[in-house]
Amino acid sequence: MREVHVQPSRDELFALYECMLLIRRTEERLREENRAGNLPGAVHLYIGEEAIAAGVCAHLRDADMITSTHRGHGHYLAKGGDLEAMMAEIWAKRTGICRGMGGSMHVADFSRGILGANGIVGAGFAIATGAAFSAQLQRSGRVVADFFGDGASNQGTLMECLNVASLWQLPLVFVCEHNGFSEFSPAATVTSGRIFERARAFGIPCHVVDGNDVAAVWQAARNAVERARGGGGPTFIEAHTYRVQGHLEAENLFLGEQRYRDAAEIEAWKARCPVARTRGQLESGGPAQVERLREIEARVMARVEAAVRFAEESEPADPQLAFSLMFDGHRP
Ligand SMILES: Cc1ncc(C[n+]2csc(CCOP(=O)(O)OP(=O)(O)O)c2C)c(N)n1
Repeated sequence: MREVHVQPSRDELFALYECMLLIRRTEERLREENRAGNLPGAVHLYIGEEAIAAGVCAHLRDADMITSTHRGHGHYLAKGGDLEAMMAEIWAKRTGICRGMGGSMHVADFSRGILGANGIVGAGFAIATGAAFSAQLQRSGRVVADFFGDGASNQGTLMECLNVASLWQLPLVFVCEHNGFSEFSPAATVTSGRIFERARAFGIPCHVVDGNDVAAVWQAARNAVERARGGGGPTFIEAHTYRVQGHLEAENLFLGEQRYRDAAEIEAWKARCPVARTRGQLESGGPAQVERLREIEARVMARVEAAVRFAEESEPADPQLAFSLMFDGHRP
């Protein structure tokens, strides 16, 4: 299939910006609430990586599907997940998207093709491959995007899934979010070679992109999703980015005085912030665009505040519900 090099239009760039900003402001609020001790569980933040979820999901339809990771708020929101229900889930409330049973690492909404964040590293490969196989069998025209980290790419199931995805030409886009770390291990200490070459060995077309450049991700994803939808099979995108936050919030409780990276490295990557970069591009378009950015900021902030209020004011989850959901009412 011929690759087309198209840039997002101005309106598309505004939409990408709004999506990234929603993820950023949501997570900044979660960081604050976590520090204040208001969240019942851990949160793994996606701050600095927003361009990948936004750039890929921009090409997905409602019926398309995604699989996600333990760092999954951004994927959920970019795929159109409900913000209030996600916040209530993170606060362990009855109104949560999984009725408060899953928390941050399990936000899922099958009705929107969000097959779930997942605390098991690399679990998304097989879920995504199965979903893509089902889409192919049903000739539904649905496409699946599988988000995973560089650390996850060392799981053996990736090889099995690359194999069948290529063999059966499944409508699947593998999206490796190469943020440089697997927990507290720099990628160079746990990952050999270049990750995309694993996919190339199975004959899968590969793209390596700057994951902090939303237009670059958008363009690579556009070709990949079109190829998948048109029956052309899988594509592998390796998007380079950086995890500017800790592996999880409050990681210092684990690490004590130990450090696994330099503060200067973090600052250098913060200067490449995908949200600020896109805002800068749009601001240079003149006063009308600056005004539009201001409106977006206000709209996003209002949505985030409303979602926090909704979560805070909702009833706590009912722990008994876990039994009926797990055992269909037949408690062992
Ligand atoms: C099967 C499995 N092994 C180990 C872990 C512990 N663990 C949680 S996150 C993580 C690192 C994942 O790194 P990566 O896939 O690069 O994602 P990132 O956290 O960088 O987004 C590990 C090893 C786990 N949750 N599941």
